[in-house]
Amino acid sequence: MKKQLPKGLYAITAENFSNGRDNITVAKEVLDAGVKVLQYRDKYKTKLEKLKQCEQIRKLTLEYNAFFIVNDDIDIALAVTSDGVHLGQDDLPISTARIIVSDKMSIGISTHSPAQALAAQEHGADYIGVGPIFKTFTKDNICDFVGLDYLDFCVKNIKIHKVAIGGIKLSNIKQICRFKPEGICMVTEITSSSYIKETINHALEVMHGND
Ligand code: TZP
Ligand code: MG
Repeated sequence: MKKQLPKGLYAITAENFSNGRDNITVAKEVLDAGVKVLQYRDKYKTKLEKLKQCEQIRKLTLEYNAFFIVNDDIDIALAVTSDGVHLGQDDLPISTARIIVSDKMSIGISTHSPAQALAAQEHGADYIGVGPIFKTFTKDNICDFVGLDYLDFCVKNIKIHKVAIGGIKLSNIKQICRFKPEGICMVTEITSSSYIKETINHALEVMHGND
């Protein structure tokens, strides 16, 4: 049976923004701090390097009872039996990915416009990334930030799980919480923090204060 994507804070690895720590070290700290959704994302490693790291993180996420999502690589997702795979607009279409991963694995897709969000829902995505809400320097070749209006549109019109992403920091997370998306993702605010646990605790406090 398909595992349910947990609501709440959603973390993503970013080794080049991790203060010299590798993805495994950061993943451990993130899980230890209580984050229940972790996406493996690495645009610079070889397939083999990514597979090795994903194998380790899959073990960790099972130990911590956390939901594990692999970005881009459906083959690696299948090989490590992750809980989900995350696709971009230029990756395989959701319908094709669904044939490959079956109904057992969740499929998420990044969206940047109402048309993309509606299409993702229609094509059977389990969740959408909604963003970049604010300016971000973490992702190359990203479109202009879409702003809170797009989050507002998604919250009002899209029924599947929504994860707000892009430029979200401790300093602005409260603005996101007001819209009550199912998930909120901070990438570099977490990975580049010298105090990952404290950063996550702070974010969780703000998010829970908004329940
Ligand atoms: N997808 C949309 S924005 C983004 C991704 C992977 C990067 C967000 O990173 P940050 O550091 O939280 O701005
Ligand atoms: Mg991709």
